Amino acid sequence: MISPAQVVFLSILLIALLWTGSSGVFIPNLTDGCYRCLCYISTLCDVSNDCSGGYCGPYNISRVYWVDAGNVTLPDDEPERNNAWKDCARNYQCARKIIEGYLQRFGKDCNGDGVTDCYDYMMINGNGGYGCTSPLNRSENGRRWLRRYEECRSSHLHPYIADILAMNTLESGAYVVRRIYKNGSFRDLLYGTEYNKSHLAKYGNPKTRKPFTNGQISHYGYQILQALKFLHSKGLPHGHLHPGNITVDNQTALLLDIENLLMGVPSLCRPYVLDVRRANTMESVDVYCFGRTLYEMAFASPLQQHYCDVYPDNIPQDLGSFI
Ligand SMILES: *[C@@H]1O[C@H](CO)[C@@H](O)[C@H](O)[C@H]1NC(C)=O
Ligand SMILES: *[C@@H]1O[C@H](CO)[C@@H](O)[C@H](O)[C@H]1NC(C)=O
Ligand SMILES: *[C@@H]1O[C@H](CO)[C@@H](O)[C@H](O)[C@H]1NC(C)=O
Ligand SMILES: *[C@@H]1O[C@H](CO)[C@@H](O)[C@H](O)[C@H]1NC(C)=O
Ligand SMILES: *[C@@H]1O[C@H](CO)[C@@H](O)[C@H](O)[C@H]1NC(C)=O
Ligand SMILES: *[C@@H]1O[C@H](CO)[C@@H](O)[C@H](O)[C@H]1NC(C)=O
Ligand SMILES: *[C@@H]1O[C@H](CO)[C@@H](O)[C@H](O)[C@H]1NC(C)=O
Ligand SMILES: CC(=O)N[C@H]1CO[C@H](CO)[C@@H](O)[C@@H]1O
Repeated sequence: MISPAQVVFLSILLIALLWTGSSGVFIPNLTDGCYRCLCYISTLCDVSNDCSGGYCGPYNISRVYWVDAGNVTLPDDEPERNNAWKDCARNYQCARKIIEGYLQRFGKDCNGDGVTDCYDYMMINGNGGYGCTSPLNRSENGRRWLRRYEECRSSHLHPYIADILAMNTLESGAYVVRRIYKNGSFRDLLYGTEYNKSHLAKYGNPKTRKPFTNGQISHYGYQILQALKFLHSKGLPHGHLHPGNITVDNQTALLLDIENLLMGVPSLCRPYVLDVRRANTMESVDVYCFGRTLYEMAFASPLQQHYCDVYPDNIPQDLGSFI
């Protein structure tokens, strides 16, 4: 059902962690994006990768690599302890410190192009620090690394989709970390509340209603459609589109919670969708939810039924016919 291209996209989008903790040393061009790509190249950044054949964790680190990197351990652990290296390598943040230690020691311009950048760091990880200059395209494994490097470099999150800072799966479920958007969701704007209040306080009995202007509706509506088009082009419907899942940053609409579908959170507009016979594909569900979202943007009140054929009198004609 999900194609390899989608897996690549999702891995980068969701699994590749982007840990933005500060680190002690400065290594030129070893950016967060580079850490992410090195992780993607090693194991598609599989954070649940255990140990096999002497290689551990999302960066597929060996004991020799760990020793060369300076025996990094988890806080309060001892490098002499037998499995200290494995436990560090399996922990994403700790593994990043191992990579940092190794590249601090061996980082150099391996391909001789005059700059030291992520490509060189990939060569170092692929060839080992002592002889990093050998072209990677000589072996099947190296060619796979080059392919993944290109895949990772050419992947960007969409300008209208909120970036995911980190994602992790636990036994009991999964969590995703995003930065806080202080202006809250569309819904917060529509009802004039603050993002940090409880759901009931915010929407239980809204006192203020601030419908969007026509200009805002067409501006944000266009951006939402662009984001949906992008997701659909990857074969990934959103499935949860509603004003609570859209935020605004610097005049730009950003879709949130695109991972809900993958985790099986039921769609909020599903009860209505069941009544709409034409919404029989995931894409048409998004179209239908988009219509409901437009309605709520225009009237600062959710549509209570599954359809609407009577609009308030003061609605501009072109908006009414569009909804
Ligand atoms: C880790 O590296 C080893 C040796 O290169 C390789 O055999 C193994 O497939 C890699 N593991 C993953 C999950 O890619
Ligand atoms: C790392 O551990 C190895 C053996 O486990 C030891 O020989 C080496 O001196 C240690 N290196 C550092 C920097 O502590
Ligand atoms: C880092 O990358 C940039 C852009 O490729 C390059 O101009 C710069 O020289 C690199 N830094 C080093 C130390 O090579
Ligand atoms: C490997 O890449 C180099 C340039 O980076 C190129 O000259 C060479 O022909 C390539 N070898 C193979 C087997 O593709
Ligand atoms: C919510 O955020 C506003 C402004 O960002 C702040 O003034 C207020 O104290 C916050 N309230 C709580 C309960 O955190
Ligand atoms: C806000 O968006 C404008 C244009 O889209 C851009 O030029 C500007 O740098 C952005 N400001 C911030 C703080 O991101
Ligand atoms: C939040 O909304 C206010 C008022 O609409 C605006 O001035 C500010 O730029 C917005 N902040 C962000 C981060 O978009
Ligand atoms: C940020 C936010 O409000 N996300 C919501 C998106 O929609 C799902 C249900 O469809 C909610 O569970 C999320 O809380």
